[in-house]
Amino acid sequence: QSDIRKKLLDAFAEADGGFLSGQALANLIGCSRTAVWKHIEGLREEGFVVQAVKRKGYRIAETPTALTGDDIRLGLKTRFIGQSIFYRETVDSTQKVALLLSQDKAPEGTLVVADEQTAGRGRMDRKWHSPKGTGIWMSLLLRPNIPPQKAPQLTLLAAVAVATAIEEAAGITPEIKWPNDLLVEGKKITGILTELQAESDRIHSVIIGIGMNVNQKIGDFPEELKDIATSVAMETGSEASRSKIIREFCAQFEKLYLMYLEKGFYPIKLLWESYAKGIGGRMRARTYNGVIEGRALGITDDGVLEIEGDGGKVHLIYSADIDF
Ligand code: BT5
Repeated sequence: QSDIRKKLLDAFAEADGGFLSGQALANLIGCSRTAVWKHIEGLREEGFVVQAVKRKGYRIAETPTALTGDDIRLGLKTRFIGQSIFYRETVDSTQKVALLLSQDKAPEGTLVVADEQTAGRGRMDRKWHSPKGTGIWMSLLLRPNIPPQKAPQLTLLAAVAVATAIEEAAGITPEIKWPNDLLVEGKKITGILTELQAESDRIHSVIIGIGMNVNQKIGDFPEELKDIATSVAMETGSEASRSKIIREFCAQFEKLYLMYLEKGFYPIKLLWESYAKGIGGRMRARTYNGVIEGRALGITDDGVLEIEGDGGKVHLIYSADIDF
């Protein structure tokens, strides 16, 4: 996205559906009226309906139905999360694209968004079903100055940001299943995958992948997911705007991330607990080293799950799949 395009979208967002004259836009952005006009044509090609009225100027009457980078940008009020958006209709995996961009010195907060993934993945090379036109498949690039062993806290932070974004944008409250799932009525609505590029004492980058089911209907899921997956639209009964949810996520994530960098994990932990499912109840954790069953005590200040086994021994769980 060019700088002019960004400023143009900010001006239209600020005007909130009102008219802006070509000259006012040119002055505001610091470019020629011809440049303004060229970018307005660009927006039209993307599916924006830009109304032009003599002596009044331009206004955005409708945003595109398809997801586009500019549509996400319209009204995004963050300092750096999502300020650099890399949108593609189809990619293999947004994680892969984000990794390449990170090696290419993309700035912190760069967000890769795709309308479809042909090789979306979950943890341990599991598949992530990412059909076209229905969900949010995105990866966020971060470069936090924290020790590598603290990176899993960012998964929990992202889960809180997603839960809050869904709440704000769609009015439903998901539960977080440690460490990386968001559930509604027990069914998975979002999965999170955090990948780390680091040396032993220094993080190069963290890429947080988020897959959110938004407008799928039950028939859009393959057989094996029908009983375990859900979408925002299936829960609310109406289609939701993916770009609005993405903007909400960016705003929430930025707020939490800045708080985390300043104050540490504790305030995030409190928020996380308010969305957590099954704390205090029985839990079964399938780990690399076998199954641990017992009462879930909560998470430590570092985001590690604690389960009290039936013999009273407290187990620290760093990575697992949970059943309730
Ligand atoms: C996750 O893994 O839940 C992390 C998913 C992360 C996906 C995002 S999309 C953007 C970015 N780019 C990528 O390539 N990935 C990230 P895990 O906890 O391992 O769960 C994977 C399991 O979830 C699968 O084995 C299925 O059972 C189930 N699953 C697959 N697709 C699903 C979907 N669309 N909705 C709900 N469940 C799904």
